[in-house]
Amino acid sequence: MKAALMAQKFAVAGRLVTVESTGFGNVNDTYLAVFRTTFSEERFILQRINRRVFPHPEYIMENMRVLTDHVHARLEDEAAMSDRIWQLPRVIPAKDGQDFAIDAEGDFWRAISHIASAHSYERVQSIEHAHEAGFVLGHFQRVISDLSPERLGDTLVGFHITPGYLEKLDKALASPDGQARLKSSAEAERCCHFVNARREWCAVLERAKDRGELRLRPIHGDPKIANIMIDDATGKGTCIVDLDTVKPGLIHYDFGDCLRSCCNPAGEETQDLGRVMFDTDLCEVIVKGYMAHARDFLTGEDRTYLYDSIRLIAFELGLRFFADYIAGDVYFKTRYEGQNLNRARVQLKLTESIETRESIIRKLLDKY
Ligand code: GN1
Ligand code: MG
Repeated sequence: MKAALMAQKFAVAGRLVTVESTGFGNVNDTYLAVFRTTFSEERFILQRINRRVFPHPEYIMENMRVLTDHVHARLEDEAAMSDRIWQLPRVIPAKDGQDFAIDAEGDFWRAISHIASAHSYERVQSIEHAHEAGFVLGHFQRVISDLSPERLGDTLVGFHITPGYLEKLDKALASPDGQARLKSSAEAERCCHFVNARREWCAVLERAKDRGELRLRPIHGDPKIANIMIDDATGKGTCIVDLDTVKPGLIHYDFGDCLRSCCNPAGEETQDLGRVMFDTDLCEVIVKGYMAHARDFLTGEDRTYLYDSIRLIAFELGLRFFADYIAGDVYFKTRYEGQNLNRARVQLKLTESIETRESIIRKLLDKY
């Protein structure tokens, strides 16, 4: 098996015992590898990076190095004052000293340390879990707030630039196949109408950036609930994983992504559209947890756009899934026909729910 072969390229003591597929990532393939010696065991996360999405996987590893070196030093400095042990995975080098190994097909594999005695969940489990998600994101953004964004490369050009995803949709719609997929279902047509009605608004964060109201900072890029690790023993957040999309961006992308993910208890993959809604009670505790750290670095202008970021990132993900469905599922991995359309419908329904609750959300954002 390819993963077993690649696991052995990394600098880990002992002999490989198992390597099993793990996680539900939409882009990369992820495995948990277990190595044993006579008296110890080491587990690590092995990943094959999707080259269709990341044309230069080596740049991701450079960003990951810069970021983890910075954060590990900060966590050590703050350890004595902290209410918990914060963690962050480290890159495990290959035996040849590089940060990755390349297989016979030219695919990139990398290994990162496994966070023991902690788990992540695909959906929010409780109000306490939601609070921890906000707290972990705020903490992460705070400890990277003094890292200069110029030190990070742009590993995924156009990521979270919403108008760019509209262009992708338009391109896909211009092809006969795209038109056929659009016309093949009333749901697809409804998604298209929903998106079209928000074309003008969806540049809201990019315009604020161009006007100089919002500035680039280092971001995580993908702080969904499934990337927040919760300590099995204490129920507290212990770290944020999946550092592939760490790059310069707007912190609003992270804030919006965390909320759109955590406040939909039905999860991204539900087929029961009736259950999709934006839960404002969950939103309140996430904001409270986030602000415990973020009030140190948020500016007044940052705060002006927090509501828009929640609405926008839900909308943007719906648009991304929809555009990928129309383009023939070329970006996100799918397990069944029409999965990207279903994912799009979930996020667009969530967007609608956010819009209906605008005044409640704005009020609770002002409270913290
Ligand atoms: C993708 O592969 P995964 O699950 O880590 C995507 C994110 C989306 C997310 C939605 C590089 O992340 O932007 O928010 O799916 N990552 C990339 O589940 O496009
Ligand atoms: Mg990710």
